[in-house]
Amino acid sequence: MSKKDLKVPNIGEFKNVEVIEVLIHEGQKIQKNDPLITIESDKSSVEIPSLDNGIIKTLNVKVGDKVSEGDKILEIEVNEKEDLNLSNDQSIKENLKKKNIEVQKNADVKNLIIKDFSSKTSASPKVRKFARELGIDINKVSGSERQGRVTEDDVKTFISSASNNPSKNKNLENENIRQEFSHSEFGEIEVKEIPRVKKLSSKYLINSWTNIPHVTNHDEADITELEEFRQSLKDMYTGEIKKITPLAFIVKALTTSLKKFPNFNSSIDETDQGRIIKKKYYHVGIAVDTPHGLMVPKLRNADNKNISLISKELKELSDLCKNLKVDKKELFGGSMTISSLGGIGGSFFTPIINHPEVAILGVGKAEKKQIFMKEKFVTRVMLPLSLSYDHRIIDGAEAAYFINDLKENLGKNFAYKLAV
Ligand code: CAO
Repeated sequence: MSKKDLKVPNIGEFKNVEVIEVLIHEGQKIQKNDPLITIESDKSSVEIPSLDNGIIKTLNVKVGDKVSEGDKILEIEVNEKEDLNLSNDQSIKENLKKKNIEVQKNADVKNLIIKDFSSKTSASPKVRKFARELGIDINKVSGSERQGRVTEDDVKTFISSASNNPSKNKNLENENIRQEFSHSEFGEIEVKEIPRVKKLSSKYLINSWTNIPHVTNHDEADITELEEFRQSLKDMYTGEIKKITPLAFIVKALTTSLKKFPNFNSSIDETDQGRIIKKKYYHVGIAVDTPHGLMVPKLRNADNKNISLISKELKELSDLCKNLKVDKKELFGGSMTISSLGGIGGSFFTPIINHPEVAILGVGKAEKKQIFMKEKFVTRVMLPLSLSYDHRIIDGAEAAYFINDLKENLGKNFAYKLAV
């Protein structure tokens, strides 16, 4: 065993130039011609290769340092007897661990080496500079040339695939954000478990948000007459006012529209994306806010139920969810979901489609407004509606027709329609 210094060689014009990349780390085995550092002057950048084989003992430069010919880059330990055949599994595994690359038990070390070396991406200084200027980590780009060497085109392909895959992009961003600072560096914090229901629903939400091309149409339904009717409802025997919320009417109106627009009561066949499943049942999902998180039970066969029964079942379902008594199966097999924030407040929002459904109706708080009708302003009760739909299955025009129909079903002729 002997030690050797690897120094900055004679590289012509370069003097006191900046190290812009360090491509190796202490403990790493290197071979002759492996790239060590990249230096950059005003005019160009140059990659300095190793002139020897060995294990890096000390690294003497870091990004930002200024170097000239003869400056020590690193010290290596050379084993004259052992040809560097990269068979020292343990030391390689240790190096990989240092680089946060997962070392699996019984993993094929040769494969791991390939992975590790791929992180020291081979690319010309010009390509490295190109990637750096675009804020791309060249180690994340797969090279198309011999031995995985990265070209300018590979960098461009990487950028376009990252922008075509926002979820992947987002993960990279999140990764970077998380690495920078911890919350506790800014003041007192408390760390708590995310409730189980929220954890369970999170993967469904991410799946819907990232895989479904959502569009949301916003509109207002004039429910003045519906509200008069609703507030006048009394118990036939006791004469007491019946407490039925607008949601029961909305469920009923929705099932009527679903019958007319069957695309909204469909799902894309997961096994064959060329097919669509049209449902002949009308099971309306209701987003229920519970202390454990959001749950979406289904109000089954809503089309065959009257307003009183729908209202009663809404209450029962909501209680079952709040007490975590709802059967798991009741959270699946829906036609379309209603997410009502009407009892809380707010107008329009962008509800996320409850996959594998293809549409969701967001309902805001009804308010009295001045509406221009028949040449004059009149006070009407307006209900904000936000309809999100899967644009693969539903076009914007169809969504507008759907929402018009829904408004009609909630409008002044609703009582007649409900009766028939
Ligand atoms: N406009 C005006 N008032 C409304 C209304 C609307 N759109 N919807 C309900 N209200 C009124 C009700 O009439 C009721 O009034 P009273 O107290 O005077 O009788 C009050 O608001 C409370 O209603 P509610 O919210 O208890 O009942 P609901 O039938 O409207 O809703 C349920 C039931 C289970 C949907 C609701 O409790 C709930 O969980 N809402 C939240 C849903 C949610 O979180 N959605 C977001 C999902 S995305 O994160």
